[in-house]
Amino acid sequence: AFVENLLKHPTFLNYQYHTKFIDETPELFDFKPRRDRATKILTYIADITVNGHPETEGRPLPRSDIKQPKAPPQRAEIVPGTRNLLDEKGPQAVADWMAAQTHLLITDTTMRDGHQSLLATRMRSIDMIRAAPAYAANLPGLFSVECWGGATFDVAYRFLQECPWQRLRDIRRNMPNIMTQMLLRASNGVGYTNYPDNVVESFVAQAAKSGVDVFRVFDSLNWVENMRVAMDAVIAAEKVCEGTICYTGDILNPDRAKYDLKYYVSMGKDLKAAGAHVLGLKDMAGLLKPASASILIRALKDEVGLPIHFHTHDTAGIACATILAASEAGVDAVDCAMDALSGNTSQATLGTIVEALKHTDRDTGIDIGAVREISDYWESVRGHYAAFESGMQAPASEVYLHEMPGGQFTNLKAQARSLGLEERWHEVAQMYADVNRMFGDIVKVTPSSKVVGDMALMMVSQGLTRADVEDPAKDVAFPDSVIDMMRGNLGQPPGGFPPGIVKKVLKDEKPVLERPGRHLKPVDLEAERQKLAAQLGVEIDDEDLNGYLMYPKVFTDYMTRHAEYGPVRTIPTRTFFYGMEPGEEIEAEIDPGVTLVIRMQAVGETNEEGEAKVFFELNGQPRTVRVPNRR
Ligand code: BTN
Ligand code: 3PY
Ligand code: ZN
Repeated sequence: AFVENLLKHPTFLNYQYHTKFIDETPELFDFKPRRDRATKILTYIADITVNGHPETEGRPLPRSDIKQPKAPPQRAEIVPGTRNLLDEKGPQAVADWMAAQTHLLITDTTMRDGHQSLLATRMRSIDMIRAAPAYAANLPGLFSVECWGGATFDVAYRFLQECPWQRLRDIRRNMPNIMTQMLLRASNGVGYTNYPDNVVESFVAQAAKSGVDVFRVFDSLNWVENMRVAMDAVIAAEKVCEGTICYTGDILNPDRAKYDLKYYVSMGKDLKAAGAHVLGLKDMAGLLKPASASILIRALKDEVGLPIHFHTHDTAGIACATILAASEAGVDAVDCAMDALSGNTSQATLGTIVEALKHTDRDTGIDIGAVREISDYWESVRGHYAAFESGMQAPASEVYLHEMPGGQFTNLKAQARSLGLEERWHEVAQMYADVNRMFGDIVKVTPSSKVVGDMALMMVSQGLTRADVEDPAKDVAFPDSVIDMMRGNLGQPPGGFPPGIVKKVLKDEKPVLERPGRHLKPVDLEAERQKLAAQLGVEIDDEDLNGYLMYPKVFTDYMTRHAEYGPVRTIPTRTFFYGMEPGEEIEAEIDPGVTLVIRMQAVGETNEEGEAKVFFELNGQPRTVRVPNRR
């Protein structure tokens, strides 16, 4: 019946259909059993109400009196911003404009790194989209809004049951005048492994088309050779290519001479030669100290000659000081997070930087009242994610020991907890530092940071020391990710991996020292699309195909759940994680102007088949849904 309806539909007859059409055309589902989107959403809510959400089970609860966050108001007409400049004059004009500004430019990271670093990346699209119009109207002077890439892509499909592409389109539509920004792991895309070149190219082209303006491209071992495919694709799409240095060590410490000033300046020059419009300086762990920042920024400004965009984390509590030093040294743009999602493993506090520079020659010109109002909104949003807070109570200088990226810190802590190692966290931190030295002192950022973390957890849980692992006479079972990195599948660090550890991990196997992408066959994109369409029984559009190529299983699992639960991205966050209380009423806008009013009446008895009946009122009409009671 579904196929019959589909074949007769005028949109289908006009060859214009794709998954969104199936999704958004409920009359296709006019056959028995009727499973419209509303029923799917009620099924989801009933299931969570009866069984709870696996991710919030046993975790701290939001305050019981928590209110639905109220979107910040738009205080002005939308005026043109950086996005308009990019669209009208192209990426080089953006870079030239950037370099010509005397004030310090600001990127807001709240919707990407802020929640990635504080809330395990769990912020849902609906909470972001509600803030976007206020950014557009009240903060048109922002350089960019980082809202995509990094871990958000994977987490959206895997844990939040939402489409990351849709998030991007929705933010873009609601914030048309400010550049959107994403974090791209070069040949590792938004994943943990090296993808074939044509997959990386296709992904970048699609991201540009769906709404990304600035691509911060980095490589997890700082290997410029391995960044070219991604950078070329960004340049071809006529978007801003921010070729990025990952900062590690300490340029003032003679013990870490491997990563000295010369190293960074030379990498900056390589990135410029590779076509970067802007030079990114990514201090993913928050290791750059104010005195080093002054020297490094000045050297990069003088010797590379690109505008510089600086990113850091506040893990040690020093991010504002470092940003002010960088500003003094002439950095062009810096990353901050809105106050309520700043500090600790997140970025420096945006409002504080705005205030600190007021009435100086680098005054940001940002409206501090607008910042406070939007931050108040994020404060009320954050309350809903209590289950994902890390428990970090204070900044910690321990970061200079372990050098974990802000985005990994909370994650690794959760992994340690699940292995029963939470009490031994400081041992894990020390081991992480030991593993780094054993691997030859490498840059640690996704995915290389995950490899170091996997190894450190394995060693602590098995009671192994660095000496044990390095002992040629001792048999060690290495984690898969370690074997993969030693094979050369993430590329090569400066100077290569120490031969001893490579030999220990690979035995007689020879590592590949060339760029991993050179050896990966291009994927036949159209064949993949057809195979996937046949497997799922739906048409696969370009966004879906690119999602699948990054994360095949995560994507197909998402699509399977989507067929069952529908557009659950439209329900409030509290409902998504905790279900509903009897008598509670919520709204879900499933299409522009199409709103479901859902009232939960009661949870009934569980029958002999183990099914609970849940009673709802949907737009005033009674509806009953049965779900398995797994409690
Ligand atoms: C909705 O139903 O309102 C949309 C939510 C889920 C997205 C669907 S699933 C696959 C397809 N690809 C997209 O980009 N959006 C749709
Ligand atoms: C990511 O790749 O997700 C990061 O945040 C690296 O810092
Ligand atoms: Zn970061």
